[in-house]
Amino acid sequence: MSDLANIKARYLGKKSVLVEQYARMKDITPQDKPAFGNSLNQSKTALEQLFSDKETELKHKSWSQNKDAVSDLTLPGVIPAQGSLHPLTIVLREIEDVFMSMGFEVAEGFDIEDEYHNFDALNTPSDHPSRNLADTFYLKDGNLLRTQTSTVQVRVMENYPPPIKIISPGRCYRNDKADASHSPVFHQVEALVVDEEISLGDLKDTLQIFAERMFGSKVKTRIRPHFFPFTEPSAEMDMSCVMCGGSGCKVCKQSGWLELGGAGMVDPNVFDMLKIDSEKYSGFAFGLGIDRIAMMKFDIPDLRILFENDLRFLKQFR
Ligand code: 2NL
Repeated sequence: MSDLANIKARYLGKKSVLVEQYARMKDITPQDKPAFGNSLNQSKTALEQLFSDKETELKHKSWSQNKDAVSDLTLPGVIPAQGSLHPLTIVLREIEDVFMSMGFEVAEGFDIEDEYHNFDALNTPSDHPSRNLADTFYLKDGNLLRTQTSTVQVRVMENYPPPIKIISPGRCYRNDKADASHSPVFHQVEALVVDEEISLGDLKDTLQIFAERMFGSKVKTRIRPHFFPFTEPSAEMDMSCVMCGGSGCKVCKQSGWLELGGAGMVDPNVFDMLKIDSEKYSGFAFGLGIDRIAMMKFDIPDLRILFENDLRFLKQFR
């Protein structure tokens, strides 16, 4: 350390080359003065930086080589690399908070399922195209990777009597080629409410409150007729475009609306299969894409970015 102090004195001290050069200022012609002064100042700053870096380095070195010594508490600390939450985790927690605020409980199940819980119990005919090898990943033992989290809701209905009010978030799998809006692995949250006198109005209210708490009080929602084997009637759910507020823009392809997912009233055949009295009980269900919601919330242009774990992307979400 004293060696370093001596060297520093030679370059930056009272009798240093640098001070000598500063003394020459008075002999420099007025037009050369600014350039000369600037280059001296730059040299001085650079030298000071070099010495201060070296001082820090040597202090750290002497401390780490001498573990018994009391650490120098005046040293600048080493800042540890900080982790961050994945945007899907952030959005999922928000979704769970919104549904819990409406009295829903969160139910989880298995990624590997059987055909009964993924298709049969959901009134999906044995020749339905979604059962095809081209659409669903089957394992050698005949099980499959769930294509939707309805499987969890089927298991809840098997094991608990109504009233039921749950959401089931989780990973789903479909044999799709990855592109900007498709991925063989994706995330879904389904909602299920079963009780006496549950109506389509309850579905619409739940959808509207969810959208408002998630995207702000100005958002509008609507449902359009559709078809699913497990709901009757079935619908697709839209919300007014978060970018333009409904007036039409590139994001909503001038329509003013963005698709949120599918929904409907639980088909009585599903209740019958699960031994729930379909005369006494009714229910609604819907499914939302978590990845799509994250893309809308964080303005992410390509779904694949969510699965690549590129730190340059993940670091943004502090
Ligand atoms: C979509 C469509 C949907 C359901 C999921 C459901 C679950 C049970 C019974 C009846 Cl146990 N229905 N879930 C209903 C309609 C649509 O998801 O587009 N998801 C992203």
